[in-house]
Amino acid sequence: MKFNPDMLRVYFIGGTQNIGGDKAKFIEQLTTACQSGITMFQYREKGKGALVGQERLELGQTVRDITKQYGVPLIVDDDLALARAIDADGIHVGQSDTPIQEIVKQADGMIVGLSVHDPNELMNSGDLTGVDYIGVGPIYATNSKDDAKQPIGLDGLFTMNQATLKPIVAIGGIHEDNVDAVLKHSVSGVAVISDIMQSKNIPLTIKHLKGEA
Ligand code: 3NM
Repeated sequence: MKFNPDMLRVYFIGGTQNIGGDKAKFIEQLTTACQSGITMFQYREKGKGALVGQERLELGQTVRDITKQYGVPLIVDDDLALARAIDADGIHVGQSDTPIQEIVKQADGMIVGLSVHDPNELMNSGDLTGVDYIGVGPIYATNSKDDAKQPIGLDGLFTMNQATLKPIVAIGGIHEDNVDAVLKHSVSGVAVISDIMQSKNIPLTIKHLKGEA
């Protein structure tokens, strides 16, 4: 699938560990989010309580079916083999041991996203040819990632914006009540876990995240 920065506008991320291990509730929230206008989904079954092996694969296949039904591009977190197995549209990686250039080579036409915390990490990532977008964060404190780094705040986001021409999606601790300030920082969009996963009114949450409500 060809990447378009509009896909970053409301980028929902998650796995069952973000909703107390409740698979049915996860599927329900994802389905409602797809119906309500998310522009991309990242399957991130990772961290304490996450599914592994066959269960992780099977849920991934269900996620593929749902996202396909609603035309939502599907990215897989940090696992190229799983991305291939469920026919995902892309792969997202952090600052892992595998150089990003190697990931781009292996991704073979998939969308490629890279997480970057600060300009230093950006510089150390080397040649970013073939990387479609950069995830920058955490902007604010987050409870959804065990090994999250120090929040960079809006100043950090501004600095990152100066440092790259790649489309940026801001991530980490972004909610309906602080999204407007983030959207003023020339980002292509925001990526969230808890704001949508825990929402009781997903259509309204998504409106807020788009800066429309
Ligand atoms: N990556 P929430 S922060 C998956 O800084 C992830 O790279 C981050 O969850 C990074 O929207 C984060 O609930 C968690 O804060 C985002």
